[in-house]
Amino acid sequence: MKPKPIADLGPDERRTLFDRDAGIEGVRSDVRDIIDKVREEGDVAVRNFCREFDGVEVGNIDITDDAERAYEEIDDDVRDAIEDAAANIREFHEAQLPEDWRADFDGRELGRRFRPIERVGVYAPGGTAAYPSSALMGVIPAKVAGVEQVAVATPPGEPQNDITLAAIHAARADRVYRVGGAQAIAAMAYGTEQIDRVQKVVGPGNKWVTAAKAEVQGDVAIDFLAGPSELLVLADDSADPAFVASDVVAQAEHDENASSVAVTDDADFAEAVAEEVEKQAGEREREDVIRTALDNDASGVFVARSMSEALLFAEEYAAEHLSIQAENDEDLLSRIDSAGSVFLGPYTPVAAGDYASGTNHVLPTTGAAKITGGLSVDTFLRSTTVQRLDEDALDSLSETITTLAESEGLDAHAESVRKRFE
Ligand code: HSO
Ligand code: ZN
Repeated sequence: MKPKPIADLGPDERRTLFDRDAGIEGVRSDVRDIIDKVREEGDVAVRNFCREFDGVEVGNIDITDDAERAYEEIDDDVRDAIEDAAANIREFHEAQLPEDWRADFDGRELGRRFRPIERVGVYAPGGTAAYPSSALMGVIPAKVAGVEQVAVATPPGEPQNDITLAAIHAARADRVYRVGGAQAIAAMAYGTEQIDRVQKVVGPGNKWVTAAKAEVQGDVAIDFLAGPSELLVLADDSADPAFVASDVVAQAEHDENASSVAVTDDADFAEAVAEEVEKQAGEREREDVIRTALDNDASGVFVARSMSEALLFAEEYAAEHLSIQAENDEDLLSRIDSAGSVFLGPYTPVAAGDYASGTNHVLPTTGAAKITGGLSVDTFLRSTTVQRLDEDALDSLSETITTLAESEGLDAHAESVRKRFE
């Protein structure tokens, strides 16, 4: 991995870096067929797809009781770690709960109240990459928001992944279904005999899951379309190249399509990071995945002519995870608007947020951080505005309302105000 000067990047290279996409186009038509089948045949289709795609004969699709059993049976160390992480995630999300409020605006009493969505479906990846941590990240904010029915779909395995099941139980999900992929999203979006229809589907998944979320959107709400994982580390020469490299390598271990980037204003430091990445990648169990991800056009070590140029690069990249390892990190952060989750300082590896510090790891990728944040309590709440006007307030607004109503040709609207003063 050779550091590249940002100044040398051509328009095509900039496009690959900044216009990343979730890579779902190639599977969309197959996904449409899967969704149609699930809508037509319900559980029969679900079982057939589990056989065809996962090679598993699924009897009971609802395995809520198995999750409780798995929780009791897993190693104490793992259960303790799950509970420790869950407690921190719960605490941080509880702090996000908004208060209902009313305020007086000159006789117009106006306010907002917040209520949870009633039925939500969370996808918990469980195939080659089984992520118990993602089950915690999806379910806990929903339960903290007060969602009554939180269902989780996780791919069938032979045997089922006990740690994922245990995490789903620890997160206090209400139902657990043994189905993965596009068929899981379709089943939660439209309902089958065993699977209740939900109002919102959230959570990360592979491109089949993501394409299915794109398809059902409209019939059911979704969080956002999550692509492969991304990290951008913004560092100056005060940082430890080994720490920076360890984060770059860790992110690349997720997926061959993951993007991992380091940007700095110091050419020697960039060289040191690149050397460390090379060395550390060779020491990891998933070396092959890491090397493929680091070879991606959207990965690499980049050298800017100044920290300002590095900042512009980071802002345009709008990474899912932004790590700032630099002397004046707070100042740099104040000049960044677009990032899913920010990690400041040498002792804040991205892995802390991935698992246990308490923040959510279901985050916007492929530049979506320019328009949205990650999963939070807000994802599971809806707001309602409330108002009460006193007589004087309506009187003083009546001219404005009736003029606008008549300009729209809606005289019944105008009359509903005048009536109050006859
Ligand atoms: N970095 C991933 C989340 C994750 N890491 C799960 C480990 N397990 C996307 O935010
Ligand atoms: Zn991760």
